[in-house]
Amino acid sequence: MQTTDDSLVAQYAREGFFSVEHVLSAAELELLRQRMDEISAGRVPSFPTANIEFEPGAAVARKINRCAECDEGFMAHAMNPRILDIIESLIGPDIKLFGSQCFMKPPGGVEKPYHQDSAYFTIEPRELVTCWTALDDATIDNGCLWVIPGSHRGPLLDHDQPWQVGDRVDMQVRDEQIEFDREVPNELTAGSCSFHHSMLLHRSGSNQTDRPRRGLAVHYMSARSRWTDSSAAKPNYQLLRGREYED
Ligand SMILES: O=C(O)CCC(=O)C(=O)O
Repeated sequence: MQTTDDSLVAQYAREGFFSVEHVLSAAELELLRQRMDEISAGRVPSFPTANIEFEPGAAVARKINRCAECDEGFMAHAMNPRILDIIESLIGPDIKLFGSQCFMKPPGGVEKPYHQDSAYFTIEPRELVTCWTALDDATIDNGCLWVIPGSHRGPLLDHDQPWQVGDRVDMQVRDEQIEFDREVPNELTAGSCSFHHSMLLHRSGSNQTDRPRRGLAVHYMSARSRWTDSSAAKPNYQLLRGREYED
């Protein structure tokens, strides 16, 4: 099924992102918050601890990798038909789970500098969209996403500036390549979702409040797309809707 407002699909084509208010019910929101907090506090023995990253110099969780792949509650969210209907309107009826991540952004949590997901998510064609769900109100003060509208229509930029986060080195786009006067904040109320193209330049700010800014990103790909990184084993993406394609 596919019921998404045509104007949102047009906005996605033009700007590379859009938001939908109140996608989750209060009960769905509460379940995900509890699960995220339990996993990040290490209270779910079945969840792989190697998937949990921490804020630099602190024992506070920053990120949970592969949350949907490793936990039924998050997988239920990834398969939410309201979200899949929107994804279908963007990349077609055959949808696989590329990946999933919780971003806890606790009080004092660090920024995530500008990047394009396609720099890390090596598939072709790049029919890949992230649904970012706010589990708390996401505001400028607590580190909401910022985007450069329309940047998904540009090239994949070099991610050649190292960015140190704790004991990990990540890569970002150099500041000189970013038109900061064009960036816009993407504030969201809890339970709302934003959808962004994997080529869209985006970042998130630091959390300057005393409350967490929890967000849940699920990355969806077209089942037609193929893994192109020959240096790594081909991942086994789970089909969420529609059909498989032959290699
Ligand atoms: O939530 C964040 O802080 C960063 C999220 C992000 O970069 C993404 O979902 O691609």
